[in-house]
Amino acid sequence: MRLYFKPGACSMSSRIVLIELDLAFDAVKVDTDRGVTESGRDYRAINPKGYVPALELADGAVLTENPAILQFLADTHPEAGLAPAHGTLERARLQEWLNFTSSELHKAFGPYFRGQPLEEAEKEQVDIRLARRIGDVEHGLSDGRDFILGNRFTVADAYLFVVLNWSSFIGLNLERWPYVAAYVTRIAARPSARQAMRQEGLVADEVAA
Ligand SMILES: N[C@@H](CCC(=O)N[C@@H](CS)C(=O)NCC(=O)O)C(=O)O
Repeated sequence: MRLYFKPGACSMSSRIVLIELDLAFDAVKVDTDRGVTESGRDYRAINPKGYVPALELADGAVLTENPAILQFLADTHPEAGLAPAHGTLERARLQEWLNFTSSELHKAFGPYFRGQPLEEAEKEQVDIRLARRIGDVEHGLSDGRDFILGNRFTVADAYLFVVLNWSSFIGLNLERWPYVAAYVTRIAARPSARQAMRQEGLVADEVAA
């Protein structure tokens, strides 16, 4: 398998899940602005949408869209329990959170990553929307659950964590949302998340004592 990624981008959620599943994969860095991979291949020939993530399977099939990739990885390795069974309310809850993360939370951060600074008035609006969406996550965690679906890590946590963690890229302090702040710290401490962040250069390599 081959994961097309940008360091720290939403594609890191697929990396976390690949690590959780202990799967061998190649990671290929993409320059989405120029539309090329690190070896100079035309990325649009791989994913015509031009963005990451894309997951290339052993037979050459290419899968895109975070919720699809994450559920595919979980469903093809059911023994790991990273997604509830199809047809259950819990599965619908997983999709509820994956869709929310994709279409609401992820997109709320979008203006910060478009490559040009935000005007003050626009920033105010963007921050209001972002705060509302982070508040939705706070509400979802407010019964003290460890993970977004309850007491078990699922692929929804991988995606939600990666997106919430962008708050540190834009200087947004999560202290206003104590359950969210504790959740990000908790998921960041997971070996898979730590390894993914190390591999993507977000945190330094750990030195053995
Ligand atoms: N709907 C897509 C969105 C993916 C997306 O927004 N990817 C960003 C990184 S987090 C990207 O590659 N942006 C560069 C671009 O759009 O050119 C998905 O869920 O996979």
